[in-house]
Amino acid sequence: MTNWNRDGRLRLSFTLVLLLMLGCGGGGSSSSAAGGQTPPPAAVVDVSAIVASDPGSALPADWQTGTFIEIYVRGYKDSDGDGIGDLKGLTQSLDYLKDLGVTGIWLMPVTASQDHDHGYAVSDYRNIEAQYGTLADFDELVRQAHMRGIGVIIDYVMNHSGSNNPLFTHAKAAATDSYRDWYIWQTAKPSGWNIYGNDPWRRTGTGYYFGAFSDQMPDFNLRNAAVIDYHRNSMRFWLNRGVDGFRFDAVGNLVENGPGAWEDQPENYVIMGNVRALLDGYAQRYMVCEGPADPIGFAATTACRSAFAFGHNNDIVNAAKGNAAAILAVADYFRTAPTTIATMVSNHDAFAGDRLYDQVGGNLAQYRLAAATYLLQPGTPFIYYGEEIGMSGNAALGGDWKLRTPMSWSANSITGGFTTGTPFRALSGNVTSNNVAAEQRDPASLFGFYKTLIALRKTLPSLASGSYVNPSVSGSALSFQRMLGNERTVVVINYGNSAATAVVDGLPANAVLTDAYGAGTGTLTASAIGSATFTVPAQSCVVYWTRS
Ligand SMILES: [Ca+2]
Ligand SMILES: [Ca+2]
Repeated sequence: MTNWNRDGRLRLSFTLVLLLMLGCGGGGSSSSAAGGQTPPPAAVVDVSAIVASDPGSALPADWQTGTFIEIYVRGYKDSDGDGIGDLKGLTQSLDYLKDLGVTGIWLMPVTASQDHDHGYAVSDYRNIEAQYGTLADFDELVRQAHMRGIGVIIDYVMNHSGSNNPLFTHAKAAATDSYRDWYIWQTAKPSGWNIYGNDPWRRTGTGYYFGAFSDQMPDFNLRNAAVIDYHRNSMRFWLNRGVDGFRFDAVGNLVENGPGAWEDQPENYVIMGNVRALLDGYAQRYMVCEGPADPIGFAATTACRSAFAFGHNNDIVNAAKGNAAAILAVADYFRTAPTTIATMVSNHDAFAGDRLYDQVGGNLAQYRLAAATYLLQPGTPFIYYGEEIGMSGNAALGGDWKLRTPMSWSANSITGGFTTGTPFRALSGNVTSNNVAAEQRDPASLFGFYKTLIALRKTLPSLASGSYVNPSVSGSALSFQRMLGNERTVVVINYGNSAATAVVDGLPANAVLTDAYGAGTGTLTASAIGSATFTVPAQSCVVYWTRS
């Protein structure tokens, strides 16, 4: 009921905006028609202002230091047999996610989109993709997630819209359109531009527009205050519904200053810092940014505060394979990176690598080492859906699609338990061996391993949000400590093919350390000078804790 009222109010606001446009700002439309140009399409554009109204947060204060899972709704669970994952299917899967132990879900875009796939070509920033359900379905998902102590953050794309977004179809219609300056236009094609191997200037009948990623994704003009306001109002639209925050797409690409200055421009950090301040006006909201060329810069407190640790993911996987230089790099990463950074070993984009199963060629010992590394090091870990059961990609699919296969719920080689109909895309290559039904009840499974380490982060708060102390590498063994309050955790990971010993220094004198995970020995006492020796079997890890 509440939702119906909210929608009704927004619809009224939109009507007012249209009337204002027709009465005042609509002169551009009339004059352009009179000038012989095509009049703008009469498409619906809701650009109304939205005032902050925080419903509060039902989540525990530390929910955002817990483990997140990235979910591709289209590929997660289909509730109605049309072969396409949807919000109701995800809501039905929340007990599984609670069992896994995650405290946050990142949803790839659920806003209406023209691509009918990944969702990053947004056609309506204030509505749900029809194939996924309705706003009411979304509200129910958030409500049910909160009941289970799980926060929901959604993807938000500020850099570009879909090319069929009414904002852009207006802007494209005429050089005099009132939305023209919401995008980036030139009458003559600029030269010298190359972004990720492509010329970003795209031709239309009314001029050239800038689209860094695709002709289907025109870049917004984020120097235009009205565009910034529109996005901030759209963020409030979701925050007012109880969304727990956002994952921001492509923050390195927001503002361009020329063909040699189009990435990570100073304006981007200011824009995101202001967004962070907007979220700080609400209770317990979290945001994480995608800025692959400068993760630590975007994780600054003056910008996003959290950003994905691109680069670190490759070192983690190579360390798991026993690469000595990578083990050193993993040890050093948090000497400079803040503990608020977001870690992962793969995601929905091919540039971040294959699914972990494929990166390690199905070697489950290496798989567990990679997982243990990022679940025990600082940072907020982001599991990619299906990673916890060792889902592979599908080698028959190309590009990003092989990473975005339907979730493997069962060993059914036709449906994977994902749908009662025909899946929208081929299943993962290892669905018959690696699936939820086979693993969920088995403590020795990969699922059991993830569940144990995720739970360990809750049992030992120093693992979830503690500082990073005394990283040290000896041969193939990495050791480090995590400290929070009076709690200290010692982690030793042995990436080698034979047992290793690691001498850990800097412990409290005569501290008694208690075994929390791995082939430990019950308790272990540090020497009078705060030193202790840990023996770790091949390709495994141990975790000990002490409280003073
Ligand atoms: Ca469906
Ligand atoms: Ca841009």
